[in-house]
Amino acid sequence: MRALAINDISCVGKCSLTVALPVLSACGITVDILPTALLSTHTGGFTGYTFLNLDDEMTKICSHWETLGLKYDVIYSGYLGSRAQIDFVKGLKKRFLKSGGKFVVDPVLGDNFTFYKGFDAAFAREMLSLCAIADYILPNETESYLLTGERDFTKALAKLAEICPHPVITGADTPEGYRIYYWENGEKTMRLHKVEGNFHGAGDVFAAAFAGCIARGCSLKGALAVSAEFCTRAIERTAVEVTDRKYGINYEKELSILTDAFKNI
Ligand code: PXL
Repeated sequence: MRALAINDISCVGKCSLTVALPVLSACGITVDILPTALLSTHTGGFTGYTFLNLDDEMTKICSHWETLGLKYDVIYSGYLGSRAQIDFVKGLKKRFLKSGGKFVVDPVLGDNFTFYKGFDAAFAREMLSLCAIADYILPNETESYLLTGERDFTKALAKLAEICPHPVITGADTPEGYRIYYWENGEKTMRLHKVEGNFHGAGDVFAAAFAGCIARGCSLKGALAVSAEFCTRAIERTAVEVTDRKYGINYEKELSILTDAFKNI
């Protein structure tokens, strides 16, 4: 089982590839990486960070990989640094996804109903066109709004379902607590326990675990159950252990949830 994770390297502030590598590995999958940018820290909450866009390097890396005949069971994409990069990633499905393989897109755009630094409406439109070729998309509540213009989760989910077979809205803040909204066979369901507060990087931990579960052959419901449990435990641990939330969530001691889930298959 082999997955390709396309995401940035934020050297500090656990998210993106520094999270995808251990989480997908804990699912028992070989994970190759395609870095989209190199940053000293992520952009959410730090100031003065460095940013190196890797557009040119991505092109060269992928040309080399073609000579190796690499093909993936799952391609999972996250933070992309430019509109040109989104366009490039669209082409990777054809070049590197096995026939019958799954394409999981986390359309990283923003949080707290605002864009992350450097992103705008044109970027969101380009991201929507990437979502349209995915098997699964994992927008958070802000991203579902930025992609559809709908704040109502049910309406946003319905719009997303018109372009992608399995949209999943994560971290939806509802009067009953944080929920995941998804749609399977016309049925809209919610899960995830309430945990107070906004945790940076939780979406990336969830997305990596979800992509790992899909790679291991889980159904949508099965993948959501395992990844929601893993993410919830990590968030609960972080709520107790960490004061500065921009450094990410403490998922490391919960990785056994993933190794245990897949130890006999
Ligand atoms: O966690 C999403 C994310 C990924 N990569 C970078 C980010 C963010 C959110 O702030 O800045 C570089």
